[in-house]
Amino acid sequence: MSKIKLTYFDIDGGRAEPTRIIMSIGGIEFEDHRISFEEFRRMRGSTPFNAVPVIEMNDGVYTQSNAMNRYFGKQAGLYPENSWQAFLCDEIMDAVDDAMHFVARTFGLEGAELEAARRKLVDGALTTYLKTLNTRLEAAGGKYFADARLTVADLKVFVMVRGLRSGVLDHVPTDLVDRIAPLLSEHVERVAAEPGVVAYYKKRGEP
Ligand SMILES: N[C@@H](CCC(=O)N[C@@H](CS)C(=O)NCC(=O)O)C(=O)O
Repeated sequence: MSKIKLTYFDIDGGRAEPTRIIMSIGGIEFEDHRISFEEFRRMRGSTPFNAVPVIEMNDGVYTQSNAMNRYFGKQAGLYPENSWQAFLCDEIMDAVDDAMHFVARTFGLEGAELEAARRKLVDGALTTYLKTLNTRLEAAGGKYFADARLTVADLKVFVMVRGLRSGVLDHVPTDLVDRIAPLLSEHVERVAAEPGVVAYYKKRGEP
């Protein structure tokens, strides 16, 4: 396989973060190309769908974070072989993307407008998604979302929930997840303690 280069924002979150963790766990060598928002504005028009992440591999430039998560997840042993468990995994990954679309709609707003939009987000879409993810986790046994083990779905939820609890989103209370989706709070700690996840962040230089 040719050299792999993953391009995304220089943040330890967002759409490419699960892919980075999956590749790290799988021991898949890649260039972690991190760009600023300014660099993205300059290069946006040259990406296939005017968006990141993009991945260069097999002599082409490809897109879609969940396709990446599945492709590398299979190589890393983090994607179910059973088609029903794979469905459960995919449902969760797509639900997280849908939730993040609601969050993304509030980006770029400021002041009172931002506060109103974030309050609506917290009381509406975020509550719906977090509570339903909590219910899904409970139905799957309470520990992992599919296959009774760590899969790409867990890493996808982990990145979102960690972001929501970090305080990086103004007007989204950092205890929101703890209050309305307690199983997700336990889940984020469980995934953070997975040896492969610990090793990834140790390598990134984070505590
Ligand atoms: N379905 C795509 C969505 C990619 C996407 O929307 N990325 C955002 C950044 S997280 C973007 O580049 N948006 C275009 C823009 O901001 O102009 C994926 O999952 O990779």
